[in-house]
Amino acid sequence: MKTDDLNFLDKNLSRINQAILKSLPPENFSRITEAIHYSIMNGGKRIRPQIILLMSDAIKVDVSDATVDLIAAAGELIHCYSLIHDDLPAMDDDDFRRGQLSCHKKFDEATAILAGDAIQPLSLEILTTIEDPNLSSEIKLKIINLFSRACGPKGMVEGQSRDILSENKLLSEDELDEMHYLKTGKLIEACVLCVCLLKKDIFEAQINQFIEFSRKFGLAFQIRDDVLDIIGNEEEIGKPINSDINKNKSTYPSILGVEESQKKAESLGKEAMAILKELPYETKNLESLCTLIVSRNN
Ligand code: GRG
Repeated sequence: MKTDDLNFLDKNLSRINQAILKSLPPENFSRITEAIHYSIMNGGKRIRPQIILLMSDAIKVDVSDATVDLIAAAGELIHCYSLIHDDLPAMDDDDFRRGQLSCHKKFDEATAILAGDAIQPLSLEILTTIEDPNLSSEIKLKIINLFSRACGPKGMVEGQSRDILSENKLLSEDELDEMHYLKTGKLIEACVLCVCLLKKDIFEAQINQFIEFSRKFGLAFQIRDDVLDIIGNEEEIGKPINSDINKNKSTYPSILGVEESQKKAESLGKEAMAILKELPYETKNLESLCTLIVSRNN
């Protein structure tokens, strides 16, 4: 998915993966820890932690790189546990994830449920145990609050519930936007906002611009996801295509068509980029990510 000027993503990726690995319990401790490693250390684009690292670089946060890496690891863990539960038979019932058997297929349902259940508090535990003189307990608490709200009953869980209830129904474009904001967008927004908390002298107006950026970015990312479910290559996306159509779900392509959906993703990506350009920060790499997420093949 990368061209030469995207090498910064590789550097970040190794920081992210090291921080995640350091935060996990030993793989050989139990069947659950084996399932946890299997489901987390298995590739994945690491977009959410990438945003955290790129935002931190852009606004030059007051905390250490090690702190940023741990916050990024916590954000990715929340995403990873949502994927394990999303694949369960009671949810999307998907057999493949990131090019390998999904957790409940490789292990069993109980193990997948417990692995997901274990990863959620682990992500919060990581945040509570960060030691950095420039990260106050108050800010830590605010970050935990942000992540908890993003995945709770007014965030990811509600988005997932609406997604399940929408099977065999035709949603309007607005309903679809709202569902994806809850399901995917709020966690992306939390990743952006938690970095703003790491900078003392950032203005409220700039934080609001970053929120706008994250909403457009999150939606563009999700629309491309829907488009890839139709035009993607199974090997590259790591799971069978047409899974949304087969479940009779409303998606952007089912409402707007593939071409219009891709156009919508691209214009949101451009709008997200334009917001970044207005900010008084070095946002070049974040801007590149806006282009990448709407042209990605996985
Ligand atoms: C786990 C909080 C929680 C609630 C349970 C299962 C569930 C309710 C919610 C699932 C929400 C979900 C899976 C959202 C993500 C949708 C999405 C765009 C997944 C793909 O993300 P990528 O492309 O995947 O970033 P990789 O594999 O690259 O990390």
